[in-house]
Amino acid sequence: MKKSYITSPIYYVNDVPHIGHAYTTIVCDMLKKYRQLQGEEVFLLTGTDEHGQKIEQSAKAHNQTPQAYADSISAKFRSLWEEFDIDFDLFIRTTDSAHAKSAQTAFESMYKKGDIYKGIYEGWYCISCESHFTKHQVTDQKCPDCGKPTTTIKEESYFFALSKYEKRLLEWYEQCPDVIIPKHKRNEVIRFVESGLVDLSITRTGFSWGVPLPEGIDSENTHKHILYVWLDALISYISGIGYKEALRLDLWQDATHIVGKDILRFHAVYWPAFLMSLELPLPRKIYAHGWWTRDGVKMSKSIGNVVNPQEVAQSYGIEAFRYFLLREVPFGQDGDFSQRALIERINSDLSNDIGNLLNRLIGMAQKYFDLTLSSADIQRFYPQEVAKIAPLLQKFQTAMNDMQPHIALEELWQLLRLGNSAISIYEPWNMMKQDKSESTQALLMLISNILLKVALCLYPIMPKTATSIASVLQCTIDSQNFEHYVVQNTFIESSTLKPIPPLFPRIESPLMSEPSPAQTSLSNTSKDSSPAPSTQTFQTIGIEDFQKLDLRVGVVLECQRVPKSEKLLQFLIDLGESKPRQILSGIAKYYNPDELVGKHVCVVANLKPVKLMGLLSEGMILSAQDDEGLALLSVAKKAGSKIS
Ligand code: ME8
Repeated sequence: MKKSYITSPIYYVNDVPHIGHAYTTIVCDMLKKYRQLQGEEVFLLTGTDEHGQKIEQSAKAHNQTPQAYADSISAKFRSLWEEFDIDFDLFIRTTDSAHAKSAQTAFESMYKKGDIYKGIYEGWYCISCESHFTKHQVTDQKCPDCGKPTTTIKEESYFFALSKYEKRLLEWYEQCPDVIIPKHKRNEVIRFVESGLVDLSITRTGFSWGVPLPEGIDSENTHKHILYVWLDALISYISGIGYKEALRLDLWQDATHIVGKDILRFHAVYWPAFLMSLELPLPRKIYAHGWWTRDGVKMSKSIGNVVNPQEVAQSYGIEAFRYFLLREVPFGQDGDFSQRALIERINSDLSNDIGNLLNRLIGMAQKYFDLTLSSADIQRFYPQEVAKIAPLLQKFQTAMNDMQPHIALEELWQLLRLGNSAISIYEPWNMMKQDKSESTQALLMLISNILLKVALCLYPIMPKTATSIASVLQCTIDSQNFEHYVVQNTFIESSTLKPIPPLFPRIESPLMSEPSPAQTSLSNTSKDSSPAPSTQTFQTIGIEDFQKLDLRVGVVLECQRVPKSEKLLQFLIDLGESKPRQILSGIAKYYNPDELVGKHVCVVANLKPVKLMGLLSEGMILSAQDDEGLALLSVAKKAGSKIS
């Protein structure tokens, strides 16, 4: 049996899990379940990254010891994954003593190889990313990756001879062009390595929350140094499957890492270099996915707009949430969460397309055939429909193998539409009136077959829904059935249906509260219907807070849609400055770009610039929204006039 290994990132315990963590872990679980359907044995590792300065500081801020703090947050991650049906085989914690010993063994082995030497690290450090930077990478003391302030450090450190591996890394990227996905991220990695690698500081001394250096490396200083948290965390990928005693090479030789784009450098540069030093095989695949925002705005604790996955799941259900995350965004690209988009998906894709088809099948099978269906004539009566099934199943499998679940789901939905439209076209109720019982049975068997195939394919994405649909047809979801009914596209010829309650009732209004009203009204892209003002609890602010805002009148010079975005308009706005500003606003559903040119709008002019869909947005256009829609605020004053 083919074996493979999948890892999620080992998440920091400085804060509770959010939608981004849920997304990555659900993608890992989806891949595991899909490979299992293909008959593979798959081991999935997830866990928590519990050492380092960031965790030490967070624990202190919560008045707890780092261990107690890590224990409580790590437990939250674990229980969330259990709740989310994540089928992990090991939940590793970097504070597990077995892991710590493995990390020390790895350090020792690289040291013995001559790849580690002692020196002084002097440079910039971002505690939030736990990442080192050189002078050239840092502007205004800000981290080039996350934008938070960096600190400068000068301390004794052990260095890993990363530069020694530059050439071998470049050769590896060249020889294995399909390891790092997506391609444009691979190119960024190659450019980074080509620009020259500097040796990496892999121990810290200024604090103590970490794995100590192995005994005997540096007898006077052993107790002063702790392992750099990224070395510690990356090693968990091998310590989780036996490294130190006996690494499970049967798994490791087919390893897939799934990560967010923020940590690709660690996985595609440092990690393979460590593995080269340890003389271990390199990963087969490193998939880097995009970034989730909420209503077009970057999520952050300080703004208070972080999506809590548990809250979404409790309000809308885990299955719908899993579907939304995997359907809404092409893997590798950035995605946006909004309740509106989630509700649209539930009502149209889940309630209408799947829920209705299953209900109609059960209803008609009950009414006309007492739930027992049988027909060997599906092909004879419905050759056109049957001919469309195999290519759709083929495209589904290709998209899943290419890690494009959103395309795979589109193909699956074509199959559902085929079933729904067959009912509309052939009108079984009229066929029954004309005593065409044979062709009606064949039609219902066609629909049963479509639903069985959909259930088998849908299992990695929505395991419970898929199992329920299959249970109606008294089938189980397993690799034999996947091979039989999806890969071979065999048809069942009879079935006695077991009815279940309707799936996915329609959602009429948002079930979760939105971020704080202050954020909602400022957010230029929030479109979910907010509660009426009378029911809102306003957060009061002092005049000094209001004065921090620089509000200006702007005149729209140009406006156009952002390609591939349903929401964003791209504006060029005159604010009375030397050159116009580019501002993006999520109001494409409410205005045609042309009608906005020349309009006088209100702009938050001193908002920190952000990138949306890769485009810089230097400000925010104000609008008001009620049940009937959204309107831009407008003032007939000249460009640049101050609003106070
Ligand atoms: O980086 N959108 O842990 P971490 C999409 N401990 N994904 C997101 C996201 C967002 N807005 N926010 C977080 C670490 N993620 C290290 C990893 S691995 C050996 C050590 C996801 O808790 C995404 O997968 O900061 C990202 O790479 C990961 O969480 C970062 O998790």
